[in-house]
Amino acid sequence: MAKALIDSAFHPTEVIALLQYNFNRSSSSSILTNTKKIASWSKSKIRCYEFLNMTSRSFAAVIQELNDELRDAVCLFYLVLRGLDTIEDDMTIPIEKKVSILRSWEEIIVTDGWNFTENGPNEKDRQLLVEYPVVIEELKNLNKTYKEIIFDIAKQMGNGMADYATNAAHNKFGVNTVKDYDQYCFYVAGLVGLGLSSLFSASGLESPEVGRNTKLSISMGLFLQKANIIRDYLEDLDDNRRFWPKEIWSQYVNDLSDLKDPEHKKQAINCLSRMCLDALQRAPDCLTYLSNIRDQKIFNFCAIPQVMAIATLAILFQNYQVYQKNVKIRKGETLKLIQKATNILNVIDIFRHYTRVIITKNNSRDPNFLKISIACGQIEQSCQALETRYKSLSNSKTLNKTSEFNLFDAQLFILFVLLLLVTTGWVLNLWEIWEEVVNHFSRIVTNTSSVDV
Ligand code: D61
Ligand code: MG
Repeated sequence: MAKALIDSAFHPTEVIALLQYNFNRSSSSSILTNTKKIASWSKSKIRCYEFLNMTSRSFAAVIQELNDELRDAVCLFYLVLRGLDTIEDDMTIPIEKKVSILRSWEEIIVTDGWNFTENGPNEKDRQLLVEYPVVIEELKNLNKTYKEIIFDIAKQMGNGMADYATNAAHNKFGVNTVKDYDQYCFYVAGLVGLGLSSLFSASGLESPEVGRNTKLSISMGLFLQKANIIRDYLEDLDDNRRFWPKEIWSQYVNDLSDLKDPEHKKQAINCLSRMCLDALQRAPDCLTYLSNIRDQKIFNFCAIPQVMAIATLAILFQNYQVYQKNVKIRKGETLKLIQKATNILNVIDIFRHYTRVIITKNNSRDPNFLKISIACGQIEQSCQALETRYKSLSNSKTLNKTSEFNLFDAQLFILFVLLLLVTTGWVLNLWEIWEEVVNHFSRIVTNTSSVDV
């Protein structure tokens, strides 16, 4: 907490968000603290939610805020795919074994008692696979439609991951073309977007249109995954994972690892711009997708990861530190974004804000300067169009604003300065009055003493 407060020292609204968060801490983000609710739950269901909280920093809280029925489906969907990813990510599993598991994931998740104890000791989510029977057990309780959606996505993702794991060139040099990069991201994240949209529509909480518009759902996943891949350059390289496509980095350096070499600093920054440009092109689709969401809880669930992704891209852009350490957004900034991302107008505001941060950082000597300007212009255009549409649609309805009293950092700062002026003025004034009083009495004293004489 102290570190987060210091980090946000120059951002008063973040300080407020941090203090509010700590004040309300007792109302934990985990559903497991709601003892009344979980009183009737089976041991395996409780264990599933424990695993959700253990394996996801970013999605656990938002998933648990969903409506009961959808929440269980999305939680299990997450655990099914996290299990699969724990097989994919582990470089200690022999390739034949890995591929056979990935390709049969659809059968595995309906095999009572199946578990896996052969993950390397450092695999962060290995315990999930050790106790995987709890997930398999709970899947049985979902309704048929949800199950079919989850199984279908699991099958496609498992096969997609297996294709990449067996691709010799991919293993040696990493992702090759931009098309391969898009396809890999489709398998690991675009498919999640497709599955989630189908679940939303199947629940009846969203229109069938949300599930039908596949391009928008895929972009939702790609935008998140690409922001992560850019941010995790160093970490992935250390683990010998290469997701930045060769088609891009080869325009700047001879090997992906050269980017972190200070000797190639200028090239590294330019390459980073090119990667950010590629991710930014998905942003307009994400805004359109979010503008189609009707249910408040689904909206928060979808919007929070997206605003974090645009904030991440803004902090990564033109930032050489990407090649030296793990660059992250401040905790206070995260909390502020979570509080604000509750309706489309606020989300548009957030996207506009970070797009402007990117425009300000854009460098005219960068080879991608023009393309980045255009991409940012397109985001601003989407913001404008969606805002106009939304406002004219709901001009009679009352808008669901988080808080009418929403001060920005700049306004708060001015208020703070004014307050400071008033207090100093007051103190100085007091001082003058005090001096007057002292003078007055000393005069009286001098007068009386002179009379005495
Ligand atoms: C709306 C709301 C959330 C969305 C969405 C739309 C569209 C897509 C996504 C979430 C998925 C975005 C994934 C971005 C984070 N990347 C990873 O976790 C990588 O693994 C990908 C394969 C497993 C996907 C698991 C997943 C993630 C989020 C979900 C979900 C399933 C199900 C429901 C809700 C959210 C990354 O993992 C690193 C790690 O081990 O943590 C990797 O290996 O590349
Ligand atoms: Mg993975």
